[in-house]
Amino acid sequence: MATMVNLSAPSGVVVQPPQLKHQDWRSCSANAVRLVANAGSRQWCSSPSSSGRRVFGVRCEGGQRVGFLGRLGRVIKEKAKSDIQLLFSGFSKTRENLAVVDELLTYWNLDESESILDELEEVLLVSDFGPKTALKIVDTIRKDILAGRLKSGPQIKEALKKNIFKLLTERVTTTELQLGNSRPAVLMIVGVNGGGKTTTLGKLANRFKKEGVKVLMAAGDTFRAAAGEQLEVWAQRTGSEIVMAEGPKPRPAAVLSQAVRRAVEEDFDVVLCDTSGRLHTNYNLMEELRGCKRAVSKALSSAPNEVLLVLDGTTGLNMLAQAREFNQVIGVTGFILTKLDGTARGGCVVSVVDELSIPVKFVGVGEGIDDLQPFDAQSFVDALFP
Ligand SMILES: Nc1nc2c(ncn2[C@@H]2O[C@H](COP(=O)(O)OP(=O)(O)OP(=O)(O)O)[C@@H](O)[C@H]2O)c(=O)[nH]1
Ligand SMILES: [Mg+2]
Repeated sequence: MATMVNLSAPSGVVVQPPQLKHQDWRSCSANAVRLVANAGSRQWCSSPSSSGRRVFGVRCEGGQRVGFLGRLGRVIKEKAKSDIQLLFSGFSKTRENLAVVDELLTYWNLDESESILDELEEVLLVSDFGPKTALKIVDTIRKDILAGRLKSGPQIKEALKKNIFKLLTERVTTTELQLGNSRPAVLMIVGVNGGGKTTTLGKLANRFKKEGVKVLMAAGDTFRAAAGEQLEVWAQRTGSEIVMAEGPKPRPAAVLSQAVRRAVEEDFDVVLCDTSGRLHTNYNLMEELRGCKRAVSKALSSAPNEVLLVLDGTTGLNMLAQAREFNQVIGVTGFILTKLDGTARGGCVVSVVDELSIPVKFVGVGEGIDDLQPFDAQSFVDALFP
């Protein structure tokens, strides 16, 4: 029997281990706690002892709780600021439009500030910032000019960048994945057709697997004939398990619920639920999605931990309508912006975050398995205004 150390007891007190039903010795990172096993309502973790022997039952409570899933969200979000060019290489069109801002501000003077601000608003509109957001940005700058806080072109450009950064960050909750405190964490990937849901799910699985996480995929796209096989390829590439649809007319809700139940029984860390692409304007399909979420919650009350809406970065302002509708129907917890390596339309992202106060959590920058990066608002703004 291994040694037990109860951290809530005086140091060194040795206690008996609970019956750990689902033990798992996966390593989540080199020095990190190596196991989280649910024993009743308590979370018991283990780590290697200094002698290299494994020590069971390091109890993680209150301030000392080492939340495996919480930490995982942070690890997954590590930043990639150095790679701005790769991250947002698709912003060339938006950047081209916004280059006019530099010209406008070079000739800025107080007497002409009204007409220049009008032109600035035009430029923002052309760059896919929605009307409300463009007006809001220009109004804030106007106030600062009138109050004498902005006195030169470069100051106005800096203020413009700061305002956009603020809109992307001020009212949103964290951009880290929120995976809860108990396993499995369940993530649903939703969105319109062809946005990149399945590819993103595969990339996410790859990120999780790199952290030593036990991943179960759920082939919830029962509509498109080849969707299951597509996901199966991603499961093989990433070494994940998968629950496939069965029978002649499988229901997506049943597939997802089966996957969540299996994940609980077999002690998976994360369930990634793929769903069919659907138009946000199609009532029946949106109701079906609501049913999927309900089924997942029924299988595990804490699920889903995240509902991630995939937005195709090249679609422009239509993404605002998509985001509104998906959020209203199932409650979106984060966005994943894909295809930022294509001809992405940067401005509308600001409008979506501004209007819905939901964070962008990741960006897709290619079709490859590693082409998923955590979203970083400062890099985003720097990419728009180099
Ligand atoms: N360039 C680029 N292509 C991407 C990116 N993400 C996905 N794709 C491509 O977009 C196409 C559609 O991707 P899928 O993952 O099948 O999209 P989906 O949303 O699952 O599609 P449906 O299930 O049919 O609704 C594929 O060719 C992907 O390789 C990205 O970040 N950049
Ligand atoms: Mg798909």
